[in-house]
Amino acid sequence: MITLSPEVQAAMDAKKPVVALESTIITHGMPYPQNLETARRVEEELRTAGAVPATIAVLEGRIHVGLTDEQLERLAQAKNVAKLSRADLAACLASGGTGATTVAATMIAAHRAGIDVFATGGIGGVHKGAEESFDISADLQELAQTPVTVVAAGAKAILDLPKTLEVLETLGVPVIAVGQDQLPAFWSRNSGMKAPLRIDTAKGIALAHKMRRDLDLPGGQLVTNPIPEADEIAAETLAPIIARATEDATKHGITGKAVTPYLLQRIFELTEGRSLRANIALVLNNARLAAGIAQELGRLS
Ligand code: PSU
Ligand code: MN
Repeated sequence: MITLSPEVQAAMDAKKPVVALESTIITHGMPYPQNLETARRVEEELRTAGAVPATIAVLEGRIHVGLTDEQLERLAQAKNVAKLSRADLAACLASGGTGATTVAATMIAAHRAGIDVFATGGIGGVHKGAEESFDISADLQELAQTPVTVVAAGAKAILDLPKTLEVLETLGVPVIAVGQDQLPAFWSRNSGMKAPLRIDTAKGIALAHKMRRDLDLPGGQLVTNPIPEADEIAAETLAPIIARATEDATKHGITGKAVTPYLLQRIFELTEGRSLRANIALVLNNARLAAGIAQELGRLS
């Protein structure tokens, strides 16, 4: 049920570093054509940094690990693509369907393909108002059970960050900040909260990944890499915009899977595109770090 692209297959055979990439960020996280441009740039960034990119999606009933440029382009332009998380993956494959993989589903596919490192922008988490809505992303459970190191820029301020951290702690997921004590908050470098762990080098993160494996611990690691200073948007600037977007979501009765894509689109509109530019910069930054971790892991095993 898994098809590796020739580039990914060759890299796996030669034990070269490979980094997984998700596809929901392409179909639901960014508008066309910036989504396509970004997907291509992230792949290039990984190659330049010495790793092979493996963008993951489900196409006509098969999991593809590594997409051709044509497949990438079709996905980026497609409308109403399914958003596949752990719950949806098997049913989509069984029906021969097509869909984009979230962090959770990408981790599952990457692990099955033998890939240990995955770069993205932001993960799903506990939404604001979760005490009423119970909206907690399946990404958190996945990090608890699938042994992939996920490099993100922290969790978005559209989420309830303290609750997200509490759930990750309960689930035994290491949350590691890179180069600073603070947990980064996606568009902003600082969240006002200290990260549970700090490791400043790709080598140190790779060692921690290997140590978990040697201990037979299930689950992965969440590496939170702060957005480059030049691209960040101050938390104070964003707070009222996020509040407005969240109110709009409630007003329009947006629930379930539609919540995250709705908020991202609304914040893009309300910041006149600035949120998207920051998003692109942080994904590229995460790809560079992920390539380093994959290289170090390769040296360790
Ligand atoms: N957060 C982002 N950008 C994204 C997503 C989250 O900053 O594109 C996507 C990811 O694919 C993530 C998913 O896995 O949304 C989480 O959705 P949910 O909250 O419905 O689990
Ligand atoms: Mn949700």
